[in-house]
Amino acid sequence: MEHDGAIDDLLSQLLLLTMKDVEVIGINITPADCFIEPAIESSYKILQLFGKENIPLGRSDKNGINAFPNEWRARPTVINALPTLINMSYGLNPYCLQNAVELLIDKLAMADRPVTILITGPCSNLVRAIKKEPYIKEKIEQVVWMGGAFRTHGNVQTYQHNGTAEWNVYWDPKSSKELFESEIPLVCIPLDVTNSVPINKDFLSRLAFQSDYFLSNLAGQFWALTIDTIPSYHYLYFLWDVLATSFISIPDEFRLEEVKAVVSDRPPNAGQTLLIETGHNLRIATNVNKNVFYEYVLNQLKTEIILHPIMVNGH
Ligand code: AGV
Ligand code: CA
Repeated sequence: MEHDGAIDDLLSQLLLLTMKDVEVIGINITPADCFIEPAIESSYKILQLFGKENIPLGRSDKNGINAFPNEWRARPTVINALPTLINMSYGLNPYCLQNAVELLIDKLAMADRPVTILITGPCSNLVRAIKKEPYIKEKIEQVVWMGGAFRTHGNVQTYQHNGTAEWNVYWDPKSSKELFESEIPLVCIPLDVTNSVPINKDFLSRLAFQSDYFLSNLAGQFWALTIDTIPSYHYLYFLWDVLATSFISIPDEFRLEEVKAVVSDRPPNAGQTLLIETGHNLRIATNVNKNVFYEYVLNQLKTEIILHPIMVNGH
């Protein structure tokens, strides 16, 4: 998994760890929609909750071409202050993690089966890894990327931009362009489909009714923090990454379309994903069975985990 530490990404990591038939072999964190140290802390604590701290975390120190707003990047810091996580013992030195590109190369080189790469942030590490060691491409079964806006508006609103791009593509448009050009088996879960799965009160309320389950309670706390998303007058936080993550487990609930597309890497539409005849082959999700998806997430969050007192008390 490649993520970028936003609340949504952390929930996606949590969801991925509940999937019984998925073996997670590594998690890379990129400081795109987060500051890296708090994101590493939350990621590691989530691994600990599942007793899976043996899964290696990789650290990226890349600066994207188009930085995320600092107000967004600071949000995940609140996660580590939640009563459930604040006292958990945490002995990991965030400066001693393996470099993300190296971890990706190592894990793919060692893999004895085809690997799926789930990306819920920018794709820079993957593109860098393939450039460095092109042979690892053969180890990749498919890449599932929360990214793009094909037949809908983007979500980037900033200077020098006309609003057509989605943020994960926009952060590093050059890598995004190269990912499309690589014609690696790629499925994009773009805004076209994530727009249909907002966080809403009904979903949060159903989650709260099952908060006797530890993970449901924790996830409810995470999502509550997205209610005043910034700018709050714009309020709408979506299950962007969570939807892409669920694709790993319930792909048949999605409608996919084969398309040809390119990525623009210059203003005023840097990061725009454009459908054109002369573009590169990839698949995009255009629809999802919403009810099944929400049910699926609620159900996975009933997964029981074994809590060791030492973790929660921090002694
Ligand atoms: O563009 C969606 C991506 C997803 O990977 N991120 C959030 C998800 O993790 C960027 C983003 C768009 N709008 C945001 C975002 C917002 N209001 N707050 C934080 N991040
Ligand atoms: Ca993300």
